[in-house]
Amino acid sequence: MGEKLKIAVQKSGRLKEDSLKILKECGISIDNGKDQLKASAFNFPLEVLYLRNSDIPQYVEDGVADIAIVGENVVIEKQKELDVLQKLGFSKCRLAMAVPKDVDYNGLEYFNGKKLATSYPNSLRQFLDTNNLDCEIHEISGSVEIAPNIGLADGICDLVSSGSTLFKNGLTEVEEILVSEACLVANKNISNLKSAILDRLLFRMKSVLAAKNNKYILLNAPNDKIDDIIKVLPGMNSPTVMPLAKDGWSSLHSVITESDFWGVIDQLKLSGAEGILIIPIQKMVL
Ligand code: PRT
Repeated sequence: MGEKLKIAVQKSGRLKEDSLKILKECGISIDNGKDQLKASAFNFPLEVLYLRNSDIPQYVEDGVADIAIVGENVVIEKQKELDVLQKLGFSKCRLAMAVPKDVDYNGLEYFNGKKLATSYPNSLRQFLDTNNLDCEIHEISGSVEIAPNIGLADGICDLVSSGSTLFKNGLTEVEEILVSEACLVANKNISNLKSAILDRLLFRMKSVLAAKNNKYILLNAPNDKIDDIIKVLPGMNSPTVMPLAKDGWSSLHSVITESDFWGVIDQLKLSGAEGILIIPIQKMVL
């Protein structure tokens, strides 16, 4: 049996589903038996280890797993020596400081001498040190947002995504410490053989991610408007232009970035484009 690359993914929790989904989109089929701690891919030299997100950085640093899909915030908090290879675009959140909503917050100075509750003591300590703030940190492992209500702390430092947990607990977000999303990380010393497998996996992941960030656009335009429209289209190269059966008209095809989408559509219409179609791209080989 040949060498396999070992990837750690979260056993259960917020990251699990999307982590397995991206592997699937990379064409990797995993034999997912019930309650397994380990699984193998059928069609790629990959072994999957199901672990707790918060334990993953240590396992990758130790080489128990070669690579992992993990929340970037945990990599930063655990201060492990890992290579962050690729941001994956899901489980986006921020580590932020929040105070009770009736506090008259007027800047970072407010925190001097205060008690703060968090599950992220290292990230918080670094932020406080950078800003020359002297605070007492209470490390708690969960339900951080109730700490001010029960008199344990004056403020908190916790992960926020929609903000509804803070709102429900009468807290207001006042400072952002870092932003995070799921990322692919690797041990710093993987073998050449495993590194070659990793390159293949990374190539597939980049193609999947590029496809998600881009759309295929088709439109019709009178021939005398084509030059104006090409100026607006931020294509990969020059757009494809094909004649339509209708005299004096052409069809233009190109690729646009998801984030450019609405701005470009408005400009295209103004430049004379008609029958605009936007189509998802399955894979984009770079
Ligand atoms: O047990 P294990 O170690 O595997 O997992 P975990 O304790 O890290 O827990 P899990 O599954 O909750 O989170 C995994 C990762 O998801 C985190 O490390 C982040 O990278 C990412 N993530 C993204 C989040 C959130 N968004 C998030 N909103 N992790 C936690 N939250 C919590 C937050 O702590 C707070 O309690 O959700 C609440 C706030 O959410 P909103 O939407 O109300 O703002």
